[in-house]
Formats: sequence, C-alpha cells, structure tokens
Amino acid sequence: MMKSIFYGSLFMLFALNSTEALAQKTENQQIFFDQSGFYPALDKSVLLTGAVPGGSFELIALPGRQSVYTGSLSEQKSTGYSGIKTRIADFSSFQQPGTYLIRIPGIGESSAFPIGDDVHQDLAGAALKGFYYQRASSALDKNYAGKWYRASGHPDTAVQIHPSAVSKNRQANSRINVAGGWYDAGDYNKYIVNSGISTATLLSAYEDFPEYFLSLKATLPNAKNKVPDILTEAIYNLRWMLKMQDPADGGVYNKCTNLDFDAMVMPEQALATRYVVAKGTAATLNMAAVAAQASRILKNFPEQYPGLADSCRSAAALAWNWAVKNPNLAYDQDLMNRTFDLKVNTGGYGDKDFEDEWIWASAELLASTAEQKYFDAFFARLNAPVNLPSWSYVGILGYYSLIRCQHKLPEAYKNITSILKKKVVSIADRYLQARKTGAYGTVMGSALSDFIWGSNSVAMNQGVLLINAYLFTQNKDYLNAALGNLDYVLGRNPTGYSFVTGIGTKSPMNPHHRPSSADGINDPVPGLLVGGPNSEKQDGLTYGSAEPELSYLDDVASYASNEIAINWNAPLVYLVNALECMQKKVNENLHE
Ligand code: G3I
Ligand code: 9MR
Repeated sequence: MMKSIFYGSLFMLFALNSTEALAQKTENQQIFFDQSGFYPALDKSVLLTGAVPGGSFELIALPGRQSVYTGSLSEQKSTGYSGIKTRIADFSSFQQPGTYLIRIPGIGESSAFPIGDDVHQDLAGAALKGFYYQRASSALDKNYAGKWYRASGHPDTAVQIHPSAVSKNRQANSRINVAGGWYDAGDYNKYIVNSGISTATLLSAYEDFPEYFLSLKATLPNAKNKVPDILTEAIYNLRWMLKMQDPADGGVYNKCTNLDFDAMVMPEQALATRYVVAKGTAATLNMAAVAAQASRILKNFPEQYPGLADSCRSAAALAWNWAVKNPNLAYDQDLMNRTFDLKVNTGGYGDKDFEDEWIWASAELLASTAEQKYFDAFFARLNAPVNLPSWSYVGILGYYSLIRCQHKLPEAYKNITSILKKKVVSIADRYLQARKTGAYGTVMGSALSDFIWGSNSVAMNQGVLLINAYLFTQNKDYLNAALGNLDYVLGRNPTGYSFVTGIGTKSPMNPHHRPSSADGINDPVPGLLVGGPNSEKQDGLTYGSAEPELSYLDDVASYASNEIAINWNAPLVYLVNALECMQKKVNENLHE
C-alpha cells in the first residue's frame, strides 16, 4: 500500500513539473528573448508582442523563485509596416549571474534563461563548425561531425569547361581540378561571388581578434600547429577559390555547378556532371580581394603554410590585372543560356555594378601591398556611397580592412582612414537611432527593407558593422546594439524561433539543406543560420502570416525563408565570437 502511495505521489510530482514546464512553454507565445541567455555587463531585454497591458514585470531567480528585480514595461509600440504591437521588458541594470525567468502580470512566465559569461560559447563553436559540415570533396569524420558524419561527395577533380568558359588553353569539355571549397547553401554548387564575402568575413574575424581565436582549442581535422580553426576553415575554401582562377590570364570562373539543382539527396548520391562557367569581373575582383587579405594573414604562418602567402599575393595581382582588362564583364545566366546549348539553371549571384568590387579589391590590395596603383583606384572611389554589405555589395568590407590596417599604411595614405571611419560611424549612428525609436528595440526590424531573402544575414551584417564601429570608437552603445541583433536571431523576435539549427529551445527542424533532409537523422545539421523572415516569399509557399516579421516557414521546401547559406553563417561567426571575446573585457572592467 505504502509503495503505491509513494509511486502515486512521485507520478503527481512529475505530472506537476511537466504541466508547469508545459505551461511555461505555452505562455512563451508572447514572451521572446535570446534563448542562449544574457551577458552580465551588457544589455538585457525581452520582447512582448500582442495585447500586453502596461505595468511592471519581475525577474525571478531559480530555483528558489525569489523576485530579484522589478521593472516597468515600455510603452506599447508598433512598427508602422505591420500590425504587430510590442512592449519591451529591459533589465539591463541587473548583473548577477544565475538562472532566471521573467514574470509578467496577466501574461505569465517565460521559460528559464541564464545570465553569465560565455552564454554564447556553444554557438560560437557551432556556427564555425557549420562550415566544416559544408565542405565539398571531403568525407566528414565521425570524430568531428558526430552523428552527421557522411561520405565525401563531388570530388570535382575533373570538372568540365562549360562553353561559356572556353579559353585558348582550355577548350569546351576539357577538364580541370576545382576540388574542395564549401557547398554554397542548401544546394551542392560552389559560387565564387558568395564565397568572397563569406571567406573574407571569417578572415576579418581573425584579423580583428587574433589572440581570442589563437586561445581557442583547435578541433578541426588536419589543424596545423598554432593555426586557429577559423583560419583552417577559411583556408579550406580559399584553396578552392585559387583553383577557380585560370592561370593563363588571371580570370576567375563564376561557379562550379551542375546544370540543374540536385534532388534532396546526400552529396555522395549527387552525381550530375559538373562545370565551371564564364569568368566575370565580380568573381575575379572578389577573388582578388580575398586572396590579398589572406596573403597578409598567412605571412604570419610560413611554417604551417609554406608559400601560400606569396601564392595568394600573386593570384590577387593577376586577378586585378585581368579585371583591369575586363572591367565590366557581368555574369548573366539568362544571356549565357540563350547563347549556349548547355543551359545552367542553378543560382546566379548576378551582379552588374562593379564599383563596390573595385573598392573592396583595391582596399585589400592596398592594405597588403601599399602599392600606389591600388591607392589611386581606391581614392578615385572615395566619395562613392557605402552601405550594409551583402553578396552583391561588398565595398564597405574594404573600409573595415583599411581601418583595421591603418597602422601598417604608408603615412601618405593614413589619413583617408578618418574619412572611412566617419562613413562607417554615420551608418552605425543611424542604426542606434533606429534601435532607440523602433518597436523592437533592435536595429534589425526597424525597417521593412530588413525582411528580404536572407534577412538574418541583414541582422548579422548590421551587427558586424556595429562591432567595427565599436572597435575604433569604444562607444558601448554600438556593442549593445550589435548584441541586440544577436538576441534577435536567437529568439528575441515575434516568430519565437532561435534561427540557428540546434541552438535554443525552439529552433529550425526542417531547413532547406540537402544533407539535413536526406541523412535520415531527425535533428538537422547543427550551427546553421536559416535565411529568416522574407516578405517576398519567392518559394510560393503558404506561410502562417502576412506580417513581414512573421514571414518564416520551418519547412524544407521554403528555400526563400528556411535555407542555410555560407554568407549568412559567416557574419554570425564574426558577431558571436566578437561578442564572446569583448564581453569578457567589458566584464573584467566592470569588476576592476
Ligand atoms: O535588395 C532587394 C530589395 O531592395 C527589394 O526591396 C527586395 C524586394 O524586391 O528584393 C531585394 O533583392 C532580393 C535579394 O535576394 C536580396 O538579397 C531579390 O529580390 C532576391 O531575388 C534575391 O534572392 C537571392 C536568391 O538566391 C535568388 O536569386 C538571394 O539574395 C541569394 O542569397 C540566393 O542565393 C541562393 C543561390 O542562388 C543558390 N544557393 C542557395 C542560395 C541561398 O538561397
Ligand atoms: O535548392 C535550391 C536552393 O538552393 C535555391 O536557393 C532555390 C532558389 O534558386 O532553388 C532551390 O531549388 C529548387 C528549385 O529552384 C525549384 N525546384 C525545387 C528545388 C529544390 O527546392
């Protein structure tokens, strides 16, 4: 008898706990926050949407459930481009590490979250590991890939020259070796233009925080002694980019691709013929910029990568010279398909304006060589407008690098960096104003134009720009605004999703990603940032809402909102590692 009462009460205790947990889960429909937690010394806010009465909120410490902080909800706001109403619960002044929840009278309680150092440490590693999972021409070993290990696919050692890519030394259907590199996204093709900003963003993370990355334990296969994972991974793709250059003239092919997108199969099952297609000005200047930046970094690793720094510097100069001779050669897939019988129907990354690529490539070559001709080319474009970077607009990446390398520039060139800083700060200050007045209290979402294909990369690249502004101003408002955008992708958004696979309590389970879909494993490959809300919904699917901020569908078919891509993960890697590195310094100053 006693036994049954004992088991009965145990069952009741379990049932209560699970009901309470369930209740917390269901009450989270209006309370949204960074599901990885908060840093002690930086801003902390929770988003509330819907009909939320004004008044106070409490921070409850767990497990004791004592109320440790009381604050007032912000006034109700709306965005002007959607019907969503918001309030913010800001508890930034509370700095005690621990585990907590937020209690909102009339709304309920949030699920639990930590305040502490390193709350984004797991993400910092997972986001970079995401690139390892994107490796083409390489088997992923169980020791590094865990249950998502897989066989190699796309050797790409004998890729055909498409008729659009014919040159004197390389006739149609001749074959070249372009093995390696990263798959671009949910598909298995490899695109130079998208590789450019992606590889450069990883290289820039290292250049901005070398000691931090050198302090991290190397975990990737064939990691060289004292070479951090972020460089090991970037070099895996850099080596592929170098192979995409025709050594005879310096031109760079736009992509290594199938004729059509594969079915949702594993890499080793994707056996369609592969081609390199037309050289172009954008691809060639992208490669020039990345190779120039890599050359100055690799000069510090001569033992680990003998000769690679010099090879990169030569390849960059050769690419520049090809572009000078071919300054306006756009990759136009539709025109190519009207011209040649072998029709290519994969991604285009078409770009017809090359001023930004000239800015970026001249800046990186100037930073790495200090040669007058690159200064002249950069200076001639000094008054060009700059804006947030994307695969199609890369100019500001050159600003970041010249500001970063200003101490290495010859005296005559140094003072242009004050102009570059002013232009970066002018954008950063516009972001601060938008964050202050916007309905979400974050830079991301302060404008309808944020919700495009790959909107989460808009949030990430805004964060990277703000980190760059913080680095040369030490204005903590930029740091907090950058953190707010990381909070946004990790759950502080009206969808309630942490948009990184495997991170947070509610994350994408069905990304448009062929290995995740075809591997027979329920959990998607981890550490991958999905594109996010996209008001255009180009995949033609029925989403749950017409609101721009809610135009997201966790469905494998939703390539317009739920694909993953290397140019989305790269600024995530930069931002989360920058914050992990700098919040420690802010925290140390706090306790000095
Ligand atoms: O920038 C304009 C904006 O000003 C305008 O208001 C908005 C609405 O019309 O459109 C914006 O441009 C969109 C652009 O993405 C924004 O980055 C284009 O309409 C949209 O077509 C474009 O989509 C691109 C997509 O390929 C289709 O071409 C994405 O940027 C690009 O990330 C995506 O890349 C694909 C590769 O082709 C193949 N591999 C997967 C990868 C990710 O989906
Ligand atoms: O898988 C492709 C994805 O990488 C692209 O971003 C997207 C848009 O170009 O296209 C996806 O491929 C789809 C194709 O466009 C239409 N048929 C279904 C394919 C798989 O969803």
